[in-house]
Amino acid sequence: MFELPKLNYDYDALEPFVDAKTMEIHYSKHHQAYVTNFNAVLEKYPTLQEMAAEDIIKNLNTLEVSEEDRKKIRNHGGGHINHTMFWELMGPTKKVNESLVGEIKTEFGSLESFKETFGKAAVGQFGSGWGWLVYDENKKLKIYSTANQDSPLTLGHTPLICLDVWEHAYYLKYQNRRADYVDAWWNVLNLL
Ligand code: MN3
Repeated sequence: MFELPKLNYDYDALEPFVDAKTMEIHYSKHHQAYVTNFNAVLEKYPTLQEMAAEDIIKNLNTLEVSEEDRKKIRNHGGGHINHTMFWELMGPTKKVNESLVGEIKTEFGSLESFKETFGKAAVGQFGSGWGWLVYDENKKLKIYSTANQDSPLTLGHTPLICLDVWEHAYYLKYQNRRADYVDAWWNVLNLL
């Protein structure tokens, strides 16, 4: 059984950039629902229950499951691992990853130009999804967005930074202003 991971900060710790009510609902309702539904679909697959959630999503396309269940695993398993990573990347205090910052500057010219490109990908994702910084299969840094709960792991990529741009992540505070949420979010990303 997968469980909701512990949140290492209080719901109001990311104020005013991410509001406490959004954090509470996002973590305790949305993420919990992904966990509950992921466990439900795995009930008939005991071997998958023994695997790490990340490995299940990495191997999504070759799992021996029905196509209907593959879709549920993609959505709910993806939802679980994506949110688990998202909570860990945020926090009230910076824990800057200097080596990643260095790689980003080398690849994108500056942190500002990285943020601009990443922000465009995240804001430009049509409908629900995520913005990503990943290592691709050649360990090259790449920025893109995915729809719904699709994970870069399924593409053989290694996610480094993720940003949830589903409306549930920002609507209470920012309504339709996704770009304002993305701009504010850099303040609570602890890696950069
Ligand atoms: Mn979400």
